[in-house]
Amino acid sequence: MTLPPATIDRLADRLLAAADAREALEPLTATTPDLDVASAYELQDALVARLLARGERLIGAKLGLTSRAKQVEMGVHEPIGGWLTDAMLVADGEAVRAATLGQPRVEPEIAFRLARDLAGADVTADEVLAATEVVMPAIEIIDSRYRAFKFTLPDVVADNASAARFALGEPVSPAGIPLDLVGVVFEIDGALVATAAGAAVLGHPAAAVAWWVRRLAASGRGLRAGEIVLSGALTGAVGIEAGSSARATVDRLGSVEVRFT
Ligand code: OOG
Ligand code: MG
Repeated sequence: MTLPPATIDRLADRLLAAADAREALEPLTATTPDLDVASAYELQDALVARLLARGERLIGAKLGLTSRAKQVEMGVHEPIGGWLTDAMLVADGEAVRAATLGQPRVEPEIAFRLARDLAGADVTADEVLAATEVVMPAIEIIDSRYRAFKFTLPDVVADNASAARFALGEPVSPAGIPLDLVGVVFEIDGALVATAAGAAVLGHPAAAVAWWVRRLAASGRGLRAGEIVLSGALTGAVGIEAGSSARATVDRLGSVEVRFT
C-alpha cells in the first residue's frame, strides 16, 4: 500500500527542510509506520523533484548498502538506490566546507559513466560494462537527515540514500580491468583506515549498477547515456571534520581526494 500523495508531499518537504537547515530528524517510520519501501521510493522521487525544481540538474545515480561492510554498519541488509545532482559534485582535491553539511561521512567507491542508455528488467553486469564509457575512483560524502544515521530501510530510501556530495578521480577505460579484483585503499589524513576489493559491492561493481537498473525497470525507468553511477561504498563510512582530508586509491584507476575546511 502506498501513502496518500498529501503525506508524500508533506514528508518530502520535511526532508528537504531538514537538509537545508542541517537539522537531524527522527526516522519518518517512527511517526509514519505505513511508510513501506514502495512509498519510500515515491517519497525519494518527490524529494529529488524538489531539488530539480529549484534548479539542480540530474547527473546520475548512486547505490547504497551494496557491501557487507555497509550493511552491517547501518543494520540495513538490502541495497538501495538514489539520485545525484550537479549540486552534489565536488572537484578532485576541492575543499568542502564541513559547516555546509550536517554529519558528513566519507566512503570510497568506484564510479561509472555510461556511454549508452541502460534499461531493462534483465540487465546483467556484462551489459553494464558494455554500456560503460569510463570508470573512476570516487569518494562519496554521505549525510543522513536522520539523527546519528539511525534509520530503517524505508527511511534511508526516502532520504535519497543519504546522498550529499561526491568527488570523482580521472576517468579510465574499464577495458581489461577486472573491477572485482582491484584493491582499494582508504586514507584519512594520510593514515590507512580501511582496505577492500572491488568485489565488496555485490561481487562486482558492475553487478551493483545492474541491480539498480533492474530495480528501475519496475517503474519503467532506466539510466541514460552520460550519467554517472556510484556503485556503493566498498568499506564502512568514516565520519570526517573540518581540517581533515580523505583519499581513496583504487588499483589501476588512481586516486581521488576531498579536503574539509
Ligand atoms: C546510506 C547510504 C549508503 C553506500 O555507498 O553504501 C551508501 C547510509 O549509510 O547512510 O551511500
Ligand atoms: Mg555511498
